[in-house]
Amino acid sequence: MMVRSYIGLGSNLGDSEQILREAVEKLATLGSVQVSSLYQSPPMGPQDQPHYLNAVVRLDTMLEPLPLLDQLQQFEQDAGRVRLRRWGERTLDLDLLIYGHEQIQNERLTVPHIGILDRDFVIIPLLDLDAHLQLNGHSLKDLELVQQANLTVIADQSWATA
Ligand code: PH2
Ligand code: MG
Ligand code: MG
Repeated sequence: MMVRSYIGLGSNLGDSEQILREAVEKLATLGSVQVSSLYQSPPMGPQDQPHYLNAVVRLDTMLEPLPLLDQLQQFEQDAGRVRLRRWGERTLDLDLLIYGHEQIQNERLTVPHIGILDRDFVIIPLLDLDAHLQLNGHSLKDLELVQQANLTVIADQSWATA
């Protein structure tokens, strides 16, 4: 069955824009993709690390959640993923944010992703893709965080395909 999923993309090491572009190309091998605008975002967590580039990809895929997670982790490794510390700098981070309407909780996966509602760098790009997206009965566009977002648009939604 085809399921609509949303993947969060982040990078703050290396040539982040190129790394995210290549990630979108790889995600496109798993189904059909739509891409949010590309954002620069100040680091959440340790402040002595570079700003992040962040985006979200909407992926309609036939893959089940765990095989999808396997692919995301493989793509992170392919990008030469380096992760130095918790909430610290990384080459490529691909987070499975939403998978259809499923609630998933196991050793490998919590979906919807635990941090969605308090991360502007996730919510704003999600709204690019679906202005009326709801999560646990909340309309994302009504969250206070949307007004207070501290993100800079680097490029519009054609950044990954141009
Ligand atoms: N990812 C982290 C830690 N902090 N900060 C921003 N702005 N964007 C991220 O994607 C991010 C972060 C670990 O995954
Ligand atoms: Mg993350
Ligand atoms: Mg992650």
